[in-house]
Amino acid sequence: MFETLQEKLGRAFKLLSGKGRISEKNIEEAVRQVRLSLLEADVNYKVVKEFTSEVVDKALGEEVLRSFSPDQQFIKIVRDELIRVLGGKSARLELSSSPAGIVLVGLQGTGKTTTCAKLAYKLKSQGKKPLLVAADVYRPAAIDQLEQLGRQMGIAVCSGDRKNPLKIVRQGMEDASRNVNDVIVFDTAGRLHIDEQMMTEVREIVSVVKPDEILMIVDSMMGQDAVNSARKFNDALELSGFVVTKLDGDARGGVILSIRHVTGKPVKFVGTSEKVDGLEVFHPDRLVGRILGMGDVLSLVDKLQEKVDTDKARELEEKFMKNKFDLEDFLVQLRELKKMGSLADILEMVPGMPKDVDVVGGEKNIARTEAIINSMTSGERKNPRIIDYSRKQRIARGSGTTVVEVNKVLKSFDQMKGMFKKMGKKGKLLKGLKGMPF
Ligand SMILES: Nc1nc2c(ncn2[C@@H]2O[C@H](COP(=O)(O)OP(=O)(O)O)[C@@H](O)[C@H]2O)c(=O)[nH]1
Ligand SMILES: [Mg+2]
Repeated sequence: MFETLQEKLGRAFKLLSGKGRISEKNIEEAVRQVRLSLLEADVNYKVVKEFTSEVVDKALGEEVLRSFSPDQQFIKIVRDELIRVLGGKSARLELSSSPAGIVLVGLQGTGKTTTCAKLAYKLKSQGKKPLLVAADVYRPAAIDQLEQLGRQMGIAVCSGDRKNPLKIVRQGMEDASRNVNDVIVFDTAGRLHIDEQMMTEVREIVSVVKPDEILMIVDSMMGQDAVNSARKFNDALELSGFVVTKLDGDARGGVILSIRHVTGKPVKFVGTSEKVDGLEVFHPDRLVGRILGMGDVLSLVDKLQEKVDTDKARELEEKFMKNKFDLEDFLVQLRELKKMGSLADILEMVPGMPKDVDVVGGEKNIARTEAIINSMTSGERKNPRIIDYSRKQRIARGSGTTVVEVNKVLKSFDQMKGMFKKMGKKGKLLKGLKGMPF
């Protein structure tokens, strides 16, 4: 469903890889790509505008660790911002009355009746005793449809006099108290377009039921229209949330991003098939992970951000800049790397990392390198050039290694120095480190 969005965003991120730092100039094109990809995915243009300006602000601000590469920083910002637009955490049903009432509203054909059945089915599987109330008397066979679904699932359906919606609703409430149902799901009528008569009827139902939840069913295939009707329904009824249906089809999915932003109300569930079990609790973070299709990179960024000591990294960056980096600092860097936990775990998450990298050997090497540097005098660490053959022999003995291994460490150190000198810019410390042949 989000394939195009995913592909486009991927391209936007690539624009930044290899760039030294995020700057106003170099994120311009990436942001433009993000904007286009969201618009193409059917996200409302106002939402897109606010979204991208927020991303620019954050990208140019100092909120993200400078030790990440610009594309990593940018991906993280876009990810966090997407999750924020989608409402952060997943929102649950809040059912406190007994029996609790859930009224489903929305335009015709969006999936109200189907979602009533799905919700009742879900509640039943959670140990509740739901009652379905069929209050759509206009659509031919709407009541039959719900009765049939109810029979399939072994859930009672109240259809009252099959004529008067308010009477059916009251009947439903009586039935529920007699049968000790703990939750009632009300199906209501929709029209092809929003009209006063429909709104009045729904409002009346709401005032009788005093529901815990008023959920609007939104068809993801409706694109921008869905946003407008969501806004109108929310103004008229004070919705508690949305269910976005037909996400299993080829809808571009942008609706889901727009409605929360436009109404401030959460998407609580998404419909993913025609069947009664095709209803999922909506998890913003998982959706975003899927949209970006780079869950691995993101968890890597999270992991690094958690473990790296920012101040130390900055201090080192400064040393690099002034070319004062010595073996003492090299040792600090090694310890920093070790602190990140299993190097194997981290390297596995790096896309494109060859699988034959001897990661475990890498970790052992860190310990050995540490031992070698520990065996040096402080003068040697500050100025490795004084380390001649006899010093190397002494260091090898002291660290239980060989001269060959001491040479390797010195070579790694030289390479690292050279690499950072070449990069000449701040902000790529960790990236550089990961390329080291430890
Ligand atoms: N593929 C798919 N079809 C759905 C979904 N939800 C509803 N439908 C279909 O959409 C059509 C209209 O659904 P219905 O519940 O009758 O809509 P209502 O008029 O709002 O009550 C039916 O053919 C449903 O099977 C969904 O999440 N995925
Ligand atoms: Mg219906």
